[in-house]
Amino acid sequence: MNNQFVSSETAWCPGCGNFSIIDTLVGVLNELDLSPHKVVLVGGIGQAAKTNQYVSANGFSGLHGRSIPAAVAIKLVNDDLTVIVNTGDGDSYGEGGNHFIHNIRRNVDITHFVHDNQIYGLTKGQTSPTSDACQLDHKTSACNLSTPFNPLLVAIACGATFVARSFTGRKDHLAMVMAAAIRHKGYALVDILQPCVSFNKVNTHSFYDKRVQELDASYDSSNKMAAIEKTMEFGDTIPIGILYQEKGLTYEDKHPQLFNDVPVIHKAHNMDDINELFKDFI
Ligand SMILES: Cc1ncc(C[n+]2csc(CCOP(=O)(O)OP(=O)(O)O)c2C)c(N)n1
Ligand code: SF4
Ligand SMILES: [Mg+2]
Repeated sequence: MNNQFVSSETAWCPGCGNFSIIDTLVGVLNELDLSPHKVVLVGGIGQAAKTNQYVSANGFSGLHGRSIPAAVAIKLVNDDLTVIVNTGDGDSYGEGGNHFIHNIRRNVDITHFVHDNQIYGLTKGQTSPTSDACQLDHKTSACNLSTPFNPLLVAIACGATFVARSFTGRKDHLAMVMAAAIRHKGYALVDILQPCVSFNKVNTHSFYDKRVQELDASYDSSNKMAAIEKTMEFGDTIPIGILYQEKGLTYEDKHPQLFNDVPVIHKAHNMDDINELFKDFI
């Protein structure tokens, strides 16, 4: 355990679920005894995506919807690094939806924490892919005229090797799931239910608090069919925990020539050759 990771002042609204995530993340990084210079926190654009700007580690903020390709690129050039994405439901599943799907299929060893407030927080409350379906009397928050996106079901269908859900109101549970996701070898998705107190007046802390139910000890997270069924429970009961986990070859395992025990970034390269290539772009 070290105390090298700390968080700094944020611009989030008082009461935002993101505070629970950042506190838990910092605690888990310290608990896992990682070094800040070996950790890269990546985000796209949004409230959740700002997380990397508030934690004492390396950070990269990309474009909206492009956090995953940036994280994958970082990991593939330097697999010595622990690469963790913190970003929103809109960023991950909406504008970044195509990257979400196809990078799951690659199984690169990165961790993806989705701060799922079921809304576009930064841009003041529009519908996100995970917003609830509209009811005829829906007046207070954005809602989906389209069928809501089920990220955990899609992730398992695409071959994800670690699929979990947690809730900002259960910090011990969140810490357990985050640590397991970071330790997992391969792509790990954790969808974190995160109330947006300013714009989502339906999916509030007490809404989730009444519904979340931890998977019981007899639950077998290696049973894919059972996990698929679990991902479809999202209503009066919302299961939280590691819904599915398997051991699988990573993209890196399948490309030993990329690494050969030396991260790409440390391989010998000739700047003259590189400069020659750049001339095409001048
Ligand atoms: C390419 C591009 N499209 C759209 C936007 C506008 N935009 C910024 S953040 C955002 C949504 C953020 O929602 P989410 O990812 O759920 O994050 P939250 O703010 O809820 O944490 C949108 C649409 C943008 N900045 N760039
Ligand atoms: S708008 Fe919502 S998600 Fe953004 S900081 Fe405020 S409470 Fe959090
Ligand atoms: Mg959001």
